[in-house]
Amino acid sequence: MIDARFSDTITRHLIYALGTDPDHATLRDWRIALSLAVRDRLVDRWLAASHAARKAGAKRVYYLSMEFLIGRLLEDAIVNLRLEDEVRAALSALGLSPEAVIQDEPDAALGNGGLGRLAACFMESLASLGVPAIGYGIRYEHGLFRQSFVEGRQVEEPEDWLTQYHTWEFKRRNVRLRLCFGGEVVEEAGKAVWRGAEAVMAQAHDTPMIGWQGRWANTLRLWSAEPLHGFDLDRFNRGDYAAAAEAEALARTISRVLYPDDTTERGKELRLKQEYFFTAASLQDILHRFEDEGGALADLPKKAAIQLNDTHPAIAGPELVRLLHDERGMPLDQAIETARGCLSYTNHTLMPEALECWSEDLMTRLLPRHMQLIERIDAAHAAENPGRKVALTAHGEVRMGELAFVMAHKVNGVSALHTDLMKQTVFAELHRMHPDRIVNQTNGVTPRRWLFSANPRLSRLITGAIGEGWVCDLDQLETLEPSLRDPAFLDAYATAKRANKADLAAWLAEAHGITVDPEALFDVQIKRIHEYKRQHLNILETIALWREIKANPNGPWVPRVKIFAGKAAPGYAFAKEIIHLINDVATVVNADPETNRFLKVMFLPNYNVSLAERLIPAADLSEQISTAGKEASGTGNMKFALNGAPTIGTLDGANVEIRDRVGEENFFLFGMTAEETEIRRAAPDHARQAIAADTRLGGALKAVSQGVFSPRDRHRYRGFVGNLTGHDYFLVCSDFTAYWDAQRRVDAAFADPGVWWPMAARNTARTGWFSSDRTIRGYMADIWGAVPIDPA
Ligand code: GFP
Repeated sequence: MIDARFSDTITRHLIYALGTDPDHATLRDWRIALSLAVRDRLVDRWLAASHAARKAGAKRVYYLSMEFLIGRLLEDAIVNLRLEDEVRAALSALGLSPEAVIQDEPDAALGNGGLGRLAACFMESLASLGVPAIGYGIRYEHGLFRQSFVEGRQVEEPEDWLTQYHTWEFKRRNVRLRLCFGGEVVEEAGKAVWRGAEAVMAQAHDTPMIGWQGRWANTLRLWSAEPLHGFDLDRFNRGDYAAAAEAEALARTISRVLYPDDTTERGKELRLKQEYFFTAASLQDILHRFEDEGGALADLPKKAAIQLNDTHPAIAGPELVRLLHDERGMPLDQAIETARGCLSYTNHTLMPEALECWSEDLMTRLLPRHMQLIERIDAAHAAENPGRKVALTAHGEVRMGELAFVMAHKVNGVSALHTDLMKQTVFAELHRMHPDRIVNQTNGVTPRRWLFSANPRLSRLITGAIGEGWVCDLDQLETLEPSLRDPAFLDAYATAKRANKADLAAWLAEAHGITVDPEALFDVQIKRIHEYKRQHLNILETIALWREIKANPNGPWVPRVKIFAGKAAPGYAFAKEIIHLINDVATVVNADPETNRFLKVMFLPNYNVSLAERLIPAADLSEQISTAGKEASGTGNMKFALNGAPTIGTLDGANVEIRDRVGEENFFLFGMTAEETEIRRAAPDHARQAIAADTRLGGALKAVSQGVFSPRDRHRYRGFVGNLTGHDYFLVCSDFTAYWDAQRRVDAAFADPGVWWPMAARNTARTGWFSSDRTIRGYMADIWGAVPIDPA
């Protein structure tokens, strides 16, 4: 139904909500007015869904996550409400460019990487499937830092998305919960009572998460920290202005930034405070809702499935036990069982540095009652499993992965390989004790955002061939299979990709002043910068290629554009060096008249969800080149494949399952397996041997160490090269030759349209399984025991 007066509604919001006259309105004003007009369309459905869930007494899914990388919400809402035509018509009638208005929205950068984006895809799928759910997290005043480059070096600036009116959220003034830290545990009438020394308020802010076709909507509830008492007028009147503001500033610190630096003691304390803050507030909220709706506490697991997204909310185990036992009088053993019946835990990494450990001292100081309960839980677990004690504390530290495992009824990995490795490595002993607890749920991505909305050309083509059912049932992409033999379909497929590439090329020229040939192969690696993800393997291959082209400038080179984007953690020096090197290489290579017909390199700043939405539909090749065994799953790999970019990749994470589905001939595999990497790493001098065996690699490393890319600072990359030629834990050198060879297979395939386009199209047709709808169905069946409900 097209509302002919939608433009009037927008204008009304502009005037009456923003107090702005249309003649003087900025693009931002119009975008906010449009958002409010779209929001009006979803609020009724949102309230109706929450009413229906309450009426049905439905089991709810509670997703606790330190990150929700939701990106822009306006386009999501427009697409899921099917308002595309209406919005387009209204904005055009107002003389505005729909693209410009939509792109004006800042990304909500409330996350760092895959874990946070997965949480966002899950929220969308839960709503699209009609599963009652609430996502709980922190409303960071500053999300992930904004990245720019100064002379090629990463510079971090605070992200200030909240300085604008955040149109999507509703502040729930009646939902303010009190939380404590520190203090002591005393005994009163034979019961332990925690007397916290410091208290803050958690203030709820709700954002509707609307599902496909607006049939259902859930809530993302984010907590901000506020002081217990308002402003200290007394101190202020005594002229002590700083002290008057101090309590407030301290409280607000908790929700100030995502991942504060935790290399210092104070940073660690703040991080643990953040984790407890959002977890404890969410659990109180969950219990209040349960109690409001009536029911015996022992039935909590029938009504609440609480998913812990990684170890960040792992304090939920002892906290829920505390709420049930200390505060509601449930016997301890029963409280532990009840909590376990509700809780489940997703592990996202096997990297030891990411499996959180908190010092017992800090835990005792900040959460003294929890420390006691952790000991009780540990003792109860040991008693249930005689002879096989896995300690929740070791070397003066509390191990949050083990705690989450012990307090969860299910623990899941995020790809088949990762889940197997989890059983064999980090949780081997716990797995032996609880052989049914670990399950796999391979990640997925929402097709609404990552295909339908991000890639309208390809979406139209697919819909033309098989109808629109695929958008909420991505397995239907399989029915494209007969079209893959139709030259007209393949032509149209290629035309759509070329048009996306031409758009990207135009944007690169306009926004970054870089000219690229849209006919070249767009080779894309976009993700967090980390040694295990091996952006340095990619740049070394780039250098080697550049040197080969220079040596033979008239060779039959397949033109390539190497595109990188991603942020390095502020304290991660080596990752920052990788960024610097890529930027330095780009400067030299792009200015080389001998080679730049064939090779361009760029590192795009400030990678975020919106940039991914721009790059993925235009990519030809997806770089998924992590050291095997290190990438738990990946989700970018799924987005690229779905959008018709074959993968060059190792047998790691979900790459394995992608390859199984698209077929080995449609995937450029290279490198060692996880098992082989273990063996190789044990070989003395593995890096030097690999370098000696491959002159291209040797030449590339030499060029870097001699300062070819840093002529004014020739020694800049000595340390970098030293790391690779010596330690090389991530086996960049040992996988180099295989990677080089795979890249040349890519060249050959890309040069032959009769090979390339069917391969690209097969990637689209065969990756419907990677929908997050499928993943959510898996969690529902194997972990949550929740079911969708009919909104009617
Ligand atoms: C982590 C893992 C990825 C995985 C995501 C989501 O990502 O392999 O795909 O979680 O499960 F490393 P980051 O948050 O670390 O980027």
